[in-house]
Amino acid sequence: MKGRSRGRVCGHQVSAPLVLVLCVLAFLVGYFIPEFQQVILVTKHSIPSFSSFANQRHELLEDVTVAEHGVTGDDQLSFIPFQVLSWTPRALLFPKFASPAQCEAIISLAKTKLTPSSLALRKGETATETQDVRTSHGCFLSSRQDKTGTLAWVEEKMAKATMIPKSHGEAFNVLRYEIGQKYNSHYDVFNPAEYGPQKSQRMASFLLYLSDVEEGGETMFPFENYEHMNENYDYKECIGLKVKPKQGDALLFYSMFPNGTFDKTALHGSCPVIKGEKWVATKWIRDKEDWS
Ligand SMILES: O=C(O)CCC(=O)C(=O)O
Repeated sequence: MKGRSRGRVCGHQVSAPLVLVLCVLAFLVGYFIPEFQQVILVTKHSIPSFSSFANQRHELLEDVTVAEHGVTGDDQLSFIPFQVLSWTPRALLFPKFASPAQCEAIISLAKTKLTPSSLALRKGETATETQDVRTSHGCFLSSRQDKTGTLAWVEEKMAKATMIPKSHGEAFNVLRYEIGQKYNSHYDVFNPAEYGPQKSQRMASFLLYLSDVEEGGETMFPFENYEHMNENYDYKECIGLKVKPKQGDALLFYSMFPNGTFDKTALHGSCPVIKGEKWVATKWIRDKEDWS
């Protein structure tokens, strides 16, 4: 054809501008292929998206190949960032463990089921005597009750993060604290001297914060680093290590040492909410599978 140069692509005659466009496209695709490969790898292993860790994840994946796994393992590469908040007690924070949408789904499931939170009583204690210790509302939810699958997803990820099988976990205790509501400092383990013989113990506690709190509502560890451990400590006092609730963050702490004895620094509680509302889902992890 006069005045127009033409070439051949895959046996078809094509004009010069089209060849140019195809070349530019080919260059762009070639240039971005490493990026595409990363995206494919990430989605293939269904790693939840942690936007703030995107660059780090990108670097980490560069040289990673999936290793051979055993019959009970899998080929998923999980990225669960964590920060050690304390060694006494052993406490970890998992930022952005769950998404805002997942947190909201758990709140809406719990909202209609709330009743005043109760306490396990020591020998000789009455509910009236202890009514000011824990003033939140809450409910117990098992993953079977959640048709959205969110609680099952949290349990699955939690089991991976702790390497403690799901069968050791109690049902989720979803709590709502309104202004002024709190939980005085307490232990999650049940000292048999105070509570009578126990079949198993709450060896660790996992808290998923379902909401931000404008002010107050921190989870506190007054004896962190063996501080304030004296008879003058008032169990209402909100001191020591304070963890600020942030929607989607998860806190894990151990109430027992690896040798099975109680860690006295694991005393903890919830500071009163000063502004806003606090929602949290607690899962107590037992030291025995058959815990009930
Ligand atoms: O709400 C919190 O931050 C602490 C909850 C707690 O201590 C518990 O459920 O045992």
